Amino acid sequence: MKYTTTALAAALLVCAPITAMAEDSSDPIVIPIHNWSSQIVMSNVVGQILQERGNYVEYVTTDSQAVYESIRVGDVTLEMEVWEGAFGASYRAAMEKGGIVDAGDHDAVTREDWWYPLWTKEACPGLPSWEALNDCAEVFATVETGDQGRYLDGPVDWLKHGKERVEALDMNFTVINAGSAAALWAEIGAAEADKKPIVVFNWTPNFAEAVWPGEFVEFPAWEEGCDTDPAVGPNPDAMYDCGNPADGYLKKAAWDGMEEKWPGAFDTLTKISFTNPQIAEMAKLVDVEDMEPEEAAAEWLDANQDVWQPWIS
Ligand code: TMO
Repeated sequence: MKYTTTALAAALLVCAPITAMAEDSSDPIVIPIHNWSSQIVMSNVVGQILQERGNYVEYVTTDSQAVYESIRVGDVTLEMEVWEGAFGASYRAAMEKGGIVDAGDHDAVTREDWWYPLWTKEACPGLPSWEALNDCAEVFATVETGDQGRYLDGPVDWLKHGKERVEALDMNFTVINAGSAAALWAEIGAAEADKKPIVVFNWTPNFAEAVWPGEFVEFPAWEEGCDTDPAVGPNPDAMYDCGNPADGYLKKAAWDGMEEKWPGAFDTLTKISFTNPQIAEMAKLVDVEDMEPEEAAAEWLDANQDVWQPWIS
């Protein structure tokens, strides 16, 4: 049988409402909130986008590693920021057990590692090499760390393995975990006045790069398996003897039942993609402009209609 153009157009018209009839469940889509600003704002941005297209959403504050198990069993519906360096291992473990799906990558490149504000280089000119940093350890010594250098790592739930790295590379540093992301910014802010040399955990995209020019310490380059196989990396007897990936991914993940229960929302989720500058801007609205996350999300959506409207149409 041959279709004329008109018949084909009519068939398409009939089809359109049928596609729209697969309706999303009115149960709330459960969106997890963690402890760094871009994730909190982005989750609110996505929650508001989903509400805009008629979905119900609910936010839960959860641990940023345990969330992958919660998604896998369907207690949490999605995750907007799967950072390769911090969460790649938990995400891969959940993928192996099943129940979680890859909902695509953001158009962003991420890096999370030891970092210093640029003024630190005056006291330790060999930077960014990790060996030069180690030779300068006493420059970073504090009352708390004795003659060892002080490295302020991220909050424990980000599992940065700073202590394991110091041991694996035999570094003269003591690793302290920050209680929150805000403690990292306070440390940099306090060092700024008299240009005190410091080394702290930091990442990109983030608001910090616009406020404090700085650089990541160059550790032995990341190799697949550095966090699971002692043979990988320069120390044959230890894991975590490499830096984090310098060009890490930023993924979205979802419960594998999401597509069937909320097909429209799942379709939108797979289309969503934020860039480095957009993610840095989301963090800035909270960390520099002191907005509440919900308000920051509304402001971001208002200023970026052209970015997100196509994801719901
Ligand atoms: C997971 N983080 C972006 C804070 O490194």
